[in-house]
Amino acid sequence: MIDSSFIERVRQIVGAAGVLTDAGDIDPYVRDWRGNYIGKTAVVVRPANTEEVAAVVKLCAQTHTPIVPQGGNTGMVGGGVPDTSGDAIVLSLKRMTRIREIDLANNAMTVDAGCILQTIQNAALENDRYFPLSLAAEGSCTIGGNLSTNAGGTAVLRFGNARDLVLGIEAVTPDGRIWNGLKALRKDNTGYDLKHLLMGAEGTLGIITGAVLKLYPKPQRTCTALVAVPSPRASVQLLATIRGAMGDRLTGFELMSRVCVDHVITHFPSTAEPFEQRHDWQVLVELTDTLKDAQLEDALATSLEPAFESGLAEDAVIASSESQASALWGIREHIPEAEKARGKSVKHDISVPISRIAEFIERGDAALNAAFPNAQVICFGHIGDGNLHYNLSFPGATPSVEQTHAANSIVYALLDELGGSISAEHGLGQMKRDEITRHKGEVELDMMRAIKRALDPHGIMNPGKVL
Ligand code: FAD
Ligand code: 2HG
Ligand code: ZN
Repeated sequence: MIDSSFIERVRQIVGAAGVLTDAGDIDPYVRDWRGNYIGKTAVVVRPANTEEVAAVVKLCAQTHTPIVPQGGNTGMVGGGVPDTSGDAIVLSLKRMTRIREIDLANNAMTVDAGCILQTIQNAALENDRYFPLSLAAEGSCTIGGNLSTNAGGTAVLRFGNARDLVLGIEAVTPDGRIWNGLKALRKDNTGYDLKHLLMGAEGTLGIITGAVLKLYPKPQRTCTALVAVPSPRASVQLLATIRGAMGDRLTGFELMSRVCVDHVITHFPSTAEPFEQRHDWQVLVELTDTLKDAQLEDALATSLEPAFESGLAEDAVIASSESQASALWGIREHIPEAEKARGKSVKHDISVPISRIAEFIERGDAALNAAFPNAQVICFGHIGDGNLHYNLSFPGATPSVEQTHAANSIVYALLDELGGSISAEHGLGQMKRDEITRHKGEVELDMMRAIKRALDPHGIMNPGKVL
């Protein structure tokens, strides 16, 4: 139980600067970015280092006090906020912001879990290296949150998910011990790979306090383009065409429907319609090369020629300056904010094999439009990874519980048929905790529960999330 003596013991561990108890101070920590989950806690604990995290977790283990780890609180599934019981503490990593080491010969950077993603990207660039994880929340999400959600973002098709960008982690176990797994090795076959258990566990198996990240050569040339396409099916064919021509230079391939672009233009007046004509679908393409003299614009233009001839592409803008490139990215990256400005929507973060993504959109759109003639499908995202944000908005209204269930049933049944996933990159959190039991088999769920019981027998780590 969190009472004044518990809070006093926490204060002795982390000092006054590490404890928040005023309602106003606590408020931002108990509500999620979308305003879908608003919980309660009596105390937010903000340790300054790994030893303090371990001491707080040990105290929680002794007193069976639940812990909700939190990074930047930009998560999409309510994983980082407490429930309404008020029984849990929120443990925020945001004071742990040290870049501990940069080892250029090993192309690795060791960081505290509370480092903001953008700080890490910038530190890599300052050292003539590149850290490729990239998402619109990069100015406020933390690397600990990124690893705990195995975040995706806009460069996955070239560099992989967050999990693929890690050599080692440091974590505090649910009994309050420190596991130093900060090995900076590219090869290490010495039994179970425990870092991969903690990554993507959404704080249910322990607290990530540090990580060794992989660094890559800094791109010397970048080419950003927006290509208008007649349909999602054409965009998948275009993906194959550009990949065939450009190989690993293709680092981003993001689809946006007409509705998404319209919403961004409405809510962000500095954004302009990118083409002379209105097109139903657009793809943002990014190419990078580590060679200084790479002629990416010419190569992309050449690879688009057959696409124009065959009707796969309708129009294209190739950015001729950094500001034009960031304006094109702005359209894509402002979609979540624009959607939020229009009120609540039913959110889906789906994946299917790339070969089936066009079928998913065609059948999903038909079924949702038939069931909800007044709703709008907000379809955008990482089509190059087979991952879409396939949200449903009810203009001027909040979707009811019944509408949400009915929309979920349509989308999830289709995903099951196409061999897809109900969460490609955002995780399960609170939002999809029950739903996942209908999509994973008993054997898989049993293994997950056994791991949870073994590592966290008292169930204090982020209860009510994932499982
Ligand atoms: P939080 O939201 O604080 O926490 C997320 C989960 O991780 C929670 O379950 C929490 O308990 C746990 N956790 C946090 N830190 C730790 C830790 N140190 N140890 C253990 N558990 C921890 N996500 C994508 O994957 N791709 C995108 O393209 C993308 N774009 C986004 C765009 C916008 C505008 C926004 C608002 C969000 C976007 N997200 C995206 C979602 C979100 O940014 C990611 O899930 C991100 O990885 C969360 O990081 P965070 O630090 O905010 O974590
Ligand atoms: C993105 O890719 C994020 O922009 C957010 O993952 C998705 O808001 C969403 O549905
Ligand atoms: Zn996304």
